[in-house]
Amino acid sequence: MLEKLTGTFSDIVRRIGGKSQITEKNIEDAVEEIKMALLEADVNLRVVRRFVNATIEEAKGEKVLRSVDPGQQFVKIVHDRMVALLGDERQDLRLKGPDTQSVILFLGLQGSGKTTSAAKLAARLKKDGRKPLLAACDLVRPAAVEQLRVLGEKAGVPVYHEETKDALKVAKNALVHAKKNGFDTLIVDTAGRLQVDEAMVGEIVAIKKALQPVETILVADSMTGQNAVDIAKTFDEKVELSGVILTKFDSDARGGAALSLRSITGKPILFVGVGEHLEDFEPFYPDRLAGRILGMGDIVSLVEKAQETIDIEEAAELQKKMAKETFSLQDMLEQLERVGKMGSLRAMLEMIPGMAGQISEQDLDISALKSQKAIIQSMTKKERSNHLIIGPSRRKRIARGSGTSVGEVNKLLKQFEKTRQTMRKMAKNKGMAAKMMGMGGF
Ligand SMILES: Nc1nc2c(ncn2[C@@H]2O[C@H](COP(=O)(O)OP(=O)(O)OP(=O)(O)O)[C@@H](O)[C@H]2O)c(=O)[nH]1
Ligand SMILES: [Mg+2]
Repeated sequence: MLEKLTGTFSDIVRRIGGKSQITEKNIEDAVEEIKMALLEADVNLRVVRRFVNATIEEAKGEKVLRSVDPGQQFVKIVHDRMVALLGDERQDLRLKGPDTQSVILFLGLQGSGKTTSAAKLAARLKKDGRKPLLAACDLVRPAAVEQLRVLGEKAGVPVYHEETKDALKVAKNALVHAKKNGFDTLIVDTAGRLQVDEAMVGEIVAIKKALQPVETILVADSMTGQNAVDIAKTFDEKVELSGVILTKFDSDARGGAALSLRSITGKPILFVGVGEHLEDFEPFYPDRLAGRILGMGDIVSLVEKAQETIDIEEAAELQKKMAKETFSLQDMLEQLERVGKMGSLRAMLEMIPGMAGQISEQDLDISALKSQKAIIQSMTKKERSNHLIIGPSRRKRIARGSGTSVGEVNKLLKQFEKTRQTMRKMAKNKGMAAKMMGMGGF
């Protein structure tokens, strides 16, 4: 998602960030480039104008041009504007305490990802120690109840359902059931329609009135384009939303429309969906995404994600290795093995400072993962810890052992070298990254 935007921004940050002297013309040119990139990424025109005007106004002052490090000052302004565009502070779910039921109502157009996101959120809340119950209130699409039942089972969260066509009745009964059985959070999945229509709105309004949810969440597909903004506005007028979940953030659509949602509707983005699996779900942090877009990476999310799937000690170990440049083929093998568990590879890599916008499709050939693993597995311990000893005859043996070709072995070793180089660069750029992340005290 947002690769192109990230590419342009990282480029500007690299170019301007290091300059010890900049002119008004530099700023104008950079802002013009930013404007084009935002428009190209499909960010709403009004949002772009606001962003550009605010940035120019702030950046052209004496304070920036005459400061000791004007390049970095400028980058900080762009960063802060981006954070503001995305919604400033992270907004958490407003759940009530454990002894009162909190209801979360999901709504959105057909296929936007409501059912999947409901199950993802349920899994997440369960992990956090809550006791969620899912309510199957999509009684329009024939297979909807069954879909939620299957997902609920995967998440280890029970699903309340009934044989009826009356969604309001199921919603009310689900709440009674939740109260009786000590479920503290009720997540209600509802039916989607191709467009916002009276029947759908009527049903949602009735459910909302009966259940008094703490959150009324619009699930929006980030690939929808500018239309998404209008949809959100209409839903908000009719049902009053409290927040948004953006799905399919892993797609390579331009995605700017989704980023405009917050500015236009004023509703916070609560989570983003980054894949089809239950764990492909992340809390939305405006500052971290801004950092990612500006190519400054998002080590915090990366480490958190790693901690969810790897244990904490392993994650700390990996960080140390990255810093000390002792990352070996054995480490790479372990990484490859975890990739499946961690969800979208691209999403993960883009969190690494300096990697954003630099990853090509070729680097991400997921189907190649298996043969890459086989290649490393065919190496001896010694070879895994020191790749420099792997000469032509060893390469031949490894290719044979792994059922691949010498070409593929060469490619893997090259890729490994590239990864190490990026890590080395990262370690060098750490000063700048740390400064950007700790902003504020500038
Ligand atoms: N790649 C990706 N796919 C997603 C994501 N969220 C949902 N999907 C997929 O999108 C499709 C539709 O998701 P659903 O959860 O069924 O959407 P829905 O809004 O409940 O659809 P209806 O109930 O028919 O209105 C499914 O194939 C999901 O696997 C996401 O974040 N990333
Ligand atoms: Mg559904």
